[in-house]
Order: sequence, then structure tokens, then C-alpha cells
Amino acid sequence: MTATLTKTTAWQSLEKHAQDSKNMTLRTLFGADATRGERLSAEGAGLYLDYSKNRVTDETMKLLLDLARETHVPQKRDAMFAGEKINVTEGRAVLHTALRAPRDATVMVDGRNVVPDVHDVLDRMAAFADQVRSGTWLGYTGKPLKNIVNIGIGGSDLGPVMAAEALKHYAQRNLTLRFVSNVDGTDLVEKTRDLDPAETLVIVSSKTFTTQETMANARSARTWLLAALKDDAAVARHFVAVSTNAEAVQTFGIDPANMFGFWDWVGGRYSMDSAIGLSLMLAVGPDGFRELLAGFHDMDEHFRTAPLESNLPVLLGMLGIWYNNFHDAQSHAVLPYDQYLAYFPAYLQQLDMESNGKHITLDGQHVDYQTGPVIWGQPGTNGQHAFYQLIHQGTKLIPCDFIGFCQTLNPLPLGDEAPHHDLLMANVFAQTEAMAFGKTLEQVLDEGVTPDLAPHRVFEGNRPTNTILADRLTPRILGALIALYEHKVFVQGAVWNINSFDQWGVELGKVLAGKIVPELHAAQEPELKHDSSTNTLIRRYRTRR
Ligand code: G6Q
Repeated sequence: MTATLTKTTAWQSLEKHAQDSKNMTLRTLFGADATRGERLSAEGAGLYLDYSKNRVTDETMKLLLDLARETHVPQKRDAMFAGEKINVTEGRAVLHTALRAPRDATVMVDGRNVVPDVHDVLDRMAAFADQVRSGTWLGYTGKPLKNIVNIGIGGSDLGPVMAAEALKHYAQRNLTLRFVSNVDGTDLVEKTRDLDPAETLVIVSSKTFTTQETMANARSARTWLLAALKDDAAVARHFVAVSTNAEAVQTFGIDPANMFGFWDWVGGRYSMDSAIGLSLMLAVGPDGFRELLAGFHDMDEHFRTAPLESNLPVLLGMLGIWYNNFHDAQSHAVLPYDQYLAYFPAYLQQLDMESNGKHITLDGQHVDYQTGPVIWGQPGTNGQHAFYQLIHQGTKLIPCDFIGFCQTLNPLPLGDEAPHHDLLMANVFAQTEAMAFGKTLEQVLDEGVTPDLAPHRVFEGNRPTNTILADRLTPRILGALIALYEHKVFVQGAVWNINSFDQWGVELGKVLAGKIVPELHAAQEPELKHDSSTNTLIRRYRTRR
């Protein structure tokens, strides 16, 4: 029987170290080491990480990496890349890294090299995307398709939504791209109300092709299309599918020739670089999409080969564990200072919280330690005028990742004043500086603030931050950034000894909803056998719907 995590030598040393270093402040740490800002940094795949503004010493980092080693993070990483069935509760390999492997790579799953399969699908996607983008793929009435509606939810939505916004600068702007995910009819109605069905391509993205929300939206979209085009044959020109379920795709009425497949070793939230990214490829083109994949691969290689001491996903993962498990931090904020990354925090919420929101270990035991944090965030600088108050002066410890770019894609000079981008980036640096060093009572009083008001103006500081800088937001850098967080999540899940690749926690609600649907529909009230709250709510809804 292996020792549990909290009994490992490294864990116990970290507990003691956390106790011993309770009063450590970033002020003293920086005061004692003039080179700290350069020293506590690492670089890989085009990303620069400054982690110096964390409550860590060299000893802390050593102990955190000891913990990574003692929990076999490198071996677990290698097992993932090698295609071992590490998703044990579903009996599957976890090979999103194969989706971005170069054409000549070899990744074996059950005795078969899957890389040629991956590239076959990519090539088919590219050929299709080229036709739509060039206007040679014609709709049923002979018009080119200029609107793309992706229907999917969760992992079949959030990645493309995030990346389509992130890479808008590189998109073919005469194409309108919309994403419908919510089963709330409002989503589909509002996203299609100004679109001409004769010029619209619908992509039904669903790994299983059974997801209630997606199927309901797909059926309603088909009705919408046929109401205008009045011939079932139109479906083949206007609907394509991304799925692993060829049979269900065909039953729905989509031509299997217009289906783009992927495999059970691609988890939903790790699938945006599979055919699930078709909508994104239509927007940014096959070359842009391949650049994105190259960026993912850059980070895969970095994660696979860089020493733990300078391995970005390992550093971010272990720093997160330091606060989550040894400082009682409940949440982690991701703050991208780039408008194009508006949906990045929402994407990371699924990636991280669905992966590591688990309380049962791989050995089937209840954990006796904290696992995944609440992930949240908004693009800067907007958050500064909203929730940063709590980060600066509240009572909760919220480690933050700041993400910024040295070059903007939209230079806006302001005459003699500073360009927008300098204003933006000044805020990144200022916020992390303020969070780290704060402002003492002495400083406040020196500024002439009266003693009664002075305490309100004090900033304790010592709020930990990471700063991730890249030169420019390109498809390649975006790929590296996403893979950085994928692997960070992996590292943490490996240490916590949980399965980051299943999501049984979403099942119960789905099953119960399936039972309730007919109860809402039935003409006569059926015998309701729920609790008294659920029964009353259903009755109230039935009488007022
Ligand atoms: C992600 C989850 C989940 C999934 C959706 C959509 O890891 O598995 O978010 O992506 O439930 O599933 P389908 O693609 O099968 O419709």
C-alpha cells in the first residue's frame, strides 16, 4: 500500500516549511536578493514566466519539486505521452498531445500509430475549410456560405469559442462565426436571427452525438434551415458534423462524407485541437490552425524535456499547490491583459475545474487534502475597476496569473500621450507590484493622510502573482499558452493522485434532468416522487409554463 500524499516526506517537509516561513514577506525576500526578479523566472515555447513575486524561497521551490518527484510527476507525464491508459475510470489513453504531433511522429495506441489518422483528418478539414473560405463550397441555392454556426457544448464549444476570439485578428473577416451551446432556445434564436439559412453552414460538434443540448439545438437548426430551403437535400450542403459517432451522425441526416472524426483518447475539454476546432480552422484558415498546433507541440516538448526547475507547467502547477494545500487558498485568478483573451478564463474554468474538481484518489480513497481550486478571472484592465479591491485589501488569499504581450495587434497612438498598449502594460506591472509590496502605514502617514483614515489606505501586499509574458499574440503563442495550462492541470492532478480525465460529477444532474423532462411535459400531473422542494417547484412550473 503506497503512503498517502500527506504522509510523503516532501509533503511533511512542506508543511513544516510553511509553518516556519509564515511571516515571510515579498518585501523582505526582494530586499535580500537584488537578482530575485531575474533569477526566479523561466522560459519555454515563446513564453516567459516571472514567478519571483511568489511567497517562495529557493528552499520552497526545492521542496515543491521534491514533492513533484516523490509523487512521480515525470513518470506519470511520460506515461501520458506514451499512450498508457491513464484515464483508468474510463479505460482510455489520454493523448491530446498526439493531436499536435508532427506528421512524422509515432504515437502508438493499441498497437496502431495514430499520427497518420490525425493528419488525415486535419487534411480533410483543411480541404473543406479552403472550399468554404474561398466560396467554392456552395449552399443548396448556389450561394457561397459566409455564416458558420457551431453547435456544441462544454468541451465541444469552449475551446473554439475562446480561440476564435483570441485569434480574431487572423480571421477571414467576411465570414461570420457564431457559437450556439445553451439549450435555452434564446441562444439559437439570437445567434441565427440575422442570418440567411441559404448562406449558413452549421457544424454539429459532439463527440458522442447524444448530448441533449447539442441534439436539441441541431434539430432546431435543421428545422430553421428547412423552413427556408424546403428540401431535405439541403441538409447535406449546409450541415457537417464533428464526432466519434458515425452512426448517429448518419441517422441525423448528415452525409458521412461531411463528418470529421476523432477518437476516444481525446477528452472533451482537451479536444479543441482535434476536428472540434473545425469552426476555428474555418475562421483562421488551415495555416493558422497548423501554427496553433505547432505552438501546442512546442509546449508539449518543453513539458516533456525541460528540467523540472525550469519547466513552466511544473512550476505553475507546484506553485498552485503551495497556495492551495499549504496556505488555504480557495481560488486562483487568471487575468489576461489582452482583450482577445476575453474568454480564456472561462475556458480554463472547464479545463481546470472539470479535470481536478475530484475528491476520490486513483486508489478509490477519499482525499484528506484539498484538490482543484476555483478558477476565475476577467481580462484586464476591466477587473481592476471591479473585483481587484478584494484581491488587494480583502481577507482572502488569491494567487493570480497575469498574462501580457510586449507587442499589441492593434496599435493606437494617442498623439503625444502614451499609446494604449503602454497604458495597458503599465497596469500589468503596477498591479503585480502593488500586490507584492503594498503600501505600509508609515508610507501612508508620510503622504499626509490623517491617522484615522490611514488604515484604510494601507495595502498589506504579499499577494502572490505570476506574470506570463509573450512577444505577441499569434496562433503559435496561443497554442503554447493553452498547452501550458493543460499541463499545469496535469501536474496538479498527478500530485493529488486523482484522475484529471474523467468527469463523473456531471452525470447525476444529466440523469435527473432526463427523468424530469417527461414530468414537465405530461398532460396530467404524474406522480412526483422527488423531495418536497423539487416536487413543489415542478408543480409551480407546470401551472405557469
Ligand atoms: C469535457 C466534457 C464535456 C463534453 C460535453 C459535450 O471534457 O466531457 O464538457 O465536452 O458534455 O459532449 P459531446 O461532445 O459528446 O457533445
